[in-house]
Amino acid sequence: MQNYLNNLKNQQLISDNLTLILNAIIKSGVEISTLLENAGIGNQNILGSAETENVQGETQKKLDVISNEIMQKNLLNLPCVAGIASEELDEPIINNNANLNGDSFFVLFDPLDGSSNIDINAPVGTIFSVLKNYKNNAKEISEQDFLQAGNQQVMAGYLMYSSSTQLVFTLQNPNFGVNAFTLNKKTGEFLINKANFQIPQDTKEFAINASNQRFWQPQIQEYFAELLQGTQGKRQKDFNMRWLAAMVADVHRVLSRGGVFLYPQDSKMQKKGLGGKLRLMYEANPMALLIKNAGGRAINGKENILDVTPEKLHQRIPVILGSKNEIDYIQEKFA
Ligand code: AFP
Repeated sequence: MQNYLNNLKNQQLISDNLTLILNAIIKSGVEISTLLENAGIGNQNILGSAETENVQGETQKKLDVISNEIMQKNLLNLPCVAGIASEELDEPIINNNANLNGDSFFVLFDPLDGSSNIDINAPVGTIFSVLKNYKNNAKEISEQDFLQAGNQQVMAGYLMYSSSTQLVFTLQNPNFGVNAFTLNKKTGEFLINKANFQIPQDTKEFAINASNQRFWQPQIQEYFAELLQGTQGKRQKDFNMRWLAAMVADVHRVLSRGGVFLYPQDSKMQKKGLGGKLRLMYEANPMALLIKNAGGRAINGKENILDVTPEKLHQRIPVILGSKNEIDYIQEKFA
């Protein structure tokens, strides 16, 4: 991994400071992965709920809180990190020890995505998004400075903790592509295992939590009915369904072999005044950049997710992403 990053630096594709940030994320990922692996052993008492809620009123798992602390500690140690924001923190944290004279950045993250999977030993992950800071006085930085559209992300990616621990990341420059690295547990090194993901443009596989069907918008109801009709319906092909309940794992499958992933708006969330289930800044934006740089698309219905101007840090949004032709087809229903 370090040779790979040095090569990127030599080609001026990644700066020293972005490399430091990526290394802090990798270090956190190794710590989180070790915690997850050993969580059920001995009397550590780190599984289950923390009996606290995050700002969005969701019960936090103990490992959500611990993973957040790990990311926070490793990132705020870096003078090039101007601030962090997390799904598990009410407010962003501005780094008072930052050096804001050179390039500095905000790191936004979901420290443990899919945390309902922890207690059943199913895949979970850490999702991250990196944005530039444009202020050189820490006292002038506020939440407003974090509210940049997804197309401003300079780096985005995730770590997935599954049968192996993998890092997948991309840079703003689409020529860099999307690459995956697997952790060698013996040496602690990440080794490249897949270069340049290319999502097939067509697909026969979809991912959606169908238990919400009766709450969906009519466009999604119509689309879903067509999928279920298979060869006997308008689509004239049979589809397969997968749902892993961790966006990281579902998106990893889409990157690896194509497909479409949907968490659409539904009337249950609308009643609570929420724009969707998934978070724009911590989940939708980083995944949308990965999908776009691998040749796919990510929309909220009508618009590209990456073009959405955020209004608040914990904003939620409908997410429909994956194989390009399938997303084009769905978007037409919202026209
Ligand atoms: P957490 O990060 O709170 O565990 O939520 C995971 C998630 O936001 C996303 O990763 C999944 O795709 C989605 O929730 C699963 O939602 P359902 O439980 O409604 O299927």
